[in-house]
Amino acid sequence: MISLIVLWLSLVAGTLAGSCNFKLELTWGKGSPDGYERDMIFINGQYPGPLLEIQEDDWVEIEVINHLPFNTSIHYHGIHQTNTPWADGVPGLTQRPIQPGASFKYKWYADQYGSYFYHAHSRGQIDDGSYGPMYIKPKAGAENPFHLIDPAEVDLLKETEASVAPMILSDWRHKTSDATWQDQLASGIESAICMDSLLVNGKGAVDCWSREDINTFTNPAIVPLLQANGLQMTNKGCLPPKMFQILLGNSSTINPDALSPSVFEVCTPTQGSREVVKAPQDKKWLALDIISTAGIDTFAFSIDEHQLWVYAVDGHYIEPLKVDVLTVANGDRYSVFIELNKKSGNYGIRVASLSLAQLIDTTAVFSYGGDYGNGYPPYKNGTQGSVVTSTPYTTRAGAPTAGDVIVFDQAQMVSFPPQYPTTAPEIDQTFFMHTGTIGNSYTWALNSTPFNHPMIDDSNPPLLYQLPNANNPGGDITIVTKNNTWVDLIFLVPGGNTPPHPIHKHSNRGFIIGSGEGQFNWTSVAEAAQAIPQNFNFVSPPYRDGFVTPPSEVDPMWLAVRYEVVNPGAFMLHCHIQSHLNGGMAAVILDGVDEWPEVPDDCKN
Ligand SMILES: *[C@@H]1O[C@H](CO)[C@@H](O)[C@H](O)[C@H]1NC(C)=O
Ligand SMILES: *[C@@H]1O[C@H](CO)[C@@H](O)[C@H](O)[C@H]1NC(C)=O
Ligand SMILES: *[C@@H]1O[C@H](CO)[C@@H](O)[C@H](O)[C@H]1NC(C)=O
Ligand SMILES: *[C@@H]1O[C@H](CO)[C@@H](O)[C@H](O)[C@H]1NC(C)=O
Ligand SMILES: *[C@@H]1O[C@H](CO)[C@@H](O)[C@H](O)[C@H]1NC(C)=O
Ligand SMILES: [Cu+2]
Repeated sequence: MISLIVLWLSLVAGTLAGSCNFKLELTWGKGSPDGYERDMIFINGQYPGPLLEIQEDDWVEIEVINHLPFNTSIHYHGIHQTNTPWADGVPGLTQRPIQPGASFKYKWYADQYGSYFYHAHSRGQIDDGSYGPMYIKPKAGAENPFHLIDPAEVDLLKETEASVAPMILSDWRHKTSDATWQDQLASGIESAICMDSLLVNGKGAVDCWSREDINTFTNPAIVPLLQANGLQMTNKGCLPPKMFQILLGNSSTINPDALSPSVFEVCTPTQGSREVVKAPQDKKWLALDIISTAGIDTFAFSIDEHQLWVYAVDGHYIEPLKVDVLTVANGDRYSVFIELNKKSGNYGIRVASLSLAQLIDTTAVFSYGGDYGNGYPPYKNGTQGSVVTSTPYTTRAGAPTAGDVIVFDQAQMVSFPPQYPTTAPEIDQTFFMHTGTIGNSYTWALNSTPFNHPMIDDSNPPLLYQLPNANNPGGDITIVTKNNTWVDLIFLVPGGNTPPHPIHKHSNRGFIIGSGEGQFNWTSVAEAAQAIPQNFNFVSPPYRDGFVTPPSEVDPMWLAVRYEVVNPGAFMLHCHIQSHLNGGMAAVILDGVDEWPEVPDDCKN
């Protein structure tokens, strides 16, 4: 039966739908995106990888060729993989790793439109540059929300959307992901938190802040603790490694001396390169897909003196919201229109980390209506922000510069057309996910037990290739569901100095139906919603493939996500902070075990 469906799908693919083919060749070589040369991953010889332009309703075929000296795989972030769970690109779950010299063909159906990206899903390879943008053009006649911006501009906005350009925001380290992991093992310290630069479309520089700026912008929440211990943020703007000892105990497993001074302390400026976005002179609007491929940081993003009309989030239309600043977490996508209504000139594109653990920012240039020339001065240490004279919406630390600056508020977002979860009060299954560190600062768990990467990533055969009861990781980290059911995931955040976790769900999206402070004292959402209805939204909840858990200062926190099981397969649920994922913050969802798919032979490796 199942292979008949697959056969039928491929017939449909051949006859009705279009198809598009891509080849991605992964290589390991020297590159210097921020002016410092290191070994990194290139895709088709470039970094970031090429834009994949796809048409909704197309079959997409992507051949990935691994010329890297290690195993890899490529995941299509936000793609549902309806009826093709074997093309999700997660080693151990949906395929065997692609070994050096080997290739793998991914084939999936684009039953969605909007902004996505592809990236490596092996170890920390995303931090070595293995990613690139994808854009799926909506099918002809698709309903859009542009009349809510201005009924007179709908055609123009549609035309603008058709030429949307990706803007990839990244954080960047001079050490390879493997060297950083080794540093963490040797020191017992999560050194991944200290980055060297932020990049816009793969360009940037190491810009060492002055001591005055570092002290001015150090987050007030950590100043007392730093002062009490006679410490300050380092010259790289990072939490001093000694802080880990103070926060986590003084055991001999923590050894800051195992880290070279360049990891946390010494900042060496580079000249780097600067991204310049040239807005068309004869156009009224510009569209950008803001995509975060960050390993660690959440960014405050803004363009000086230009408001952003957010019209899609994670590839799905919303009722447009006009904002000055976006908060962009790891894996997020925001599609925005910018009205080109200012006088010609150069404006700052500001990207600032909101992480408590590091002060770091970058400024790219938004330029239009004028003389682009070749006159953009290269970065000079400490002066990159002043390459433009426009007025920023945020400080170097990403905070709004004034009370009337509008920051995108996820609670305000409403899907277009409306999307809402089941109205049935009782849900088929509820899973409680106990998040947190286990034992040290870099071992993380999504639900009590750290995900064992060496074991599961190399599951042979992969989980999807076998019956779901035959060989699953079990215990706390496996969620087992039946098809055509509704599931609640309640993420529990322990109290005290907990960072936000951008949790990413593979396959279909979920609804963020509630959040709150304090213990989650109930056995189900229905029970909680009776006690604290103000904490829930079942009518127009945010509909996303990423769910950021609320950070905790003192009290525990929680976040409730609801999704419908519609696509049987083995999918990952994980924190998209690369070092948390590496540290074990992941779980396996075995969706629809009663309708388990049979993987076609030519889709296996
Ligand atoms: C690479 O993948 C192969 C095939 O799954 C596996 O046997 C091997 O252990 C992997 N190598 C590493 C270093 O993970
Ligand atoms: C570690 O030692 C420092 C003093 O050297 C102390 O202030 C701190 O509280 C200790 N941390 C823990 C968790 O015991
Ligand atoms: C320039 O870089 C040095 C480190 O090489 C740093 O100490 C200094 O504060 C920087 N200057 C400014 C103005 O940021
Ligand atoms: C949950 O129960 C604990 C212990 O009884 C109590 O302290 C806390 O206030 C309760 N939390 C909420 C949100 O009601
Ligand atoms: C799983 O359930 C969804 C929703 O009811 C349905 O559309 C889909 O066809 C089902 N899949 C299988 C393999 O039965
Ligand atoms: Cu996390």
